[in-house]
Amino acid sequence: DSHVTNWQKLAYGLFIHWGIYSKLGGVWDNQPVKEGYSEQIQMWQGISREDYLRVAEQFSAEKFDPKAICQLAKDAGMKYIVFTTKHHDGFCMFATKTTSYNIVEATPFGQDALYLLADECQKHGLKLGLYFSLVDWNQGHEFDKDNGNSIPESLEVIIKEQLKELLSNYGPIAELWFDMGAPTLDQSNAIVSLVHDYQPEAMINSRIWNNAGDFRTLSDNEIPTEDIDTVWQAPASINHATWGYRSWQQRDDFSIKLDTLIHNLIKVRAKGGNYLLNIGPRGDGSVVEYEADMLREIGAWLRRHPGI
Ligand code: JFZ
Repeated sequence: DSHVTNWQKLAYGLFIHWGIYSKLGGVWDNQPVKEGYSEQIQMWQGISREDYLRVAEQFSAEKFDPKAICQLAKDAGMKYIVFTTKHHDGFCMFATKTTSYNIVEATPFGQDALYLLADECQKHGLKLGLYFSLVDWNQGHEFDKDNGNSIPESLEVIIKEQLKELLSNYGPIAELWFDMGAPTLDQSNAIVSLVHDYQPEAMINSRIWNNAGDFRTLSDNEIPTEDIDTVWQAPASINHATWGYRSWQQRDDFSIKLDTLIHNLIKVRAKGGNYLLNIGPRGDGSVVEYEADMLREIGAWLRRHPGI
């Protein structure tokens, strides 16, 4: 299938974890939260919906610059961007009619971040993918640390409505990056056919479960040593203990990390995989300099080694 080959040719892309949690930056009650990923801080700290909404009220994202982010992705040699439209917190980073718990209605920023990013991606010739959590703490899903939650029918209805919006309002979508949750076989199949009805060429990752996806997502930061007999992608983070922004993050030595990431990219490409490397911008939308510099250095290396 040519759309599968086209997706494989995307080769290397930018994963972005950005949401209300970014504003907290891994800190609650003036304390660094050491357990769990910082994008999951609401669960790890048992933060109420009300308190979380108060954080949303401070989300003015005054430094969010989708044009600069797209330029950064291009400088890094990347061909696509995957954005967290809705993480486990259930907060929608796009305009939705399904809930007021969204960036347009519940933050002072008041704009559709996904739309702004999608628009810039098109201008820059970058493809767009959507991260979408099947766990939704805003829709009564319990704060289960293993995220083994089955999907109640009420949530299934909302997921489908949100997917229709996401697949109708933002142009062509190269991939759907589902995450967590425990759909039944029927639910996996229903979601896959909905996605393909709206966008036949959108590639769906294996975290839709039940072998219903179009490509396999490896474990986070897994670099395979054996050949993989299917279409696949390796998601990776620059900081190993979090995807979302963490203000107190200890950064590894820059050149050692750069060396590791370039090696991993080569290993993934050599085995035919797609490498998806994450950044976690701050709550104000700015990209952490260490991460931006890392991406630019990878891009500079790639330009010195054409053909990778
Ligand atoms: C999930 C999320 O829970 C996390 O917050 C982040 O968005 C990450 C990209 O995806 O975490 C996972 C999911 C699966 C594995 C590891 C972390 N896995 O299969 O190894």
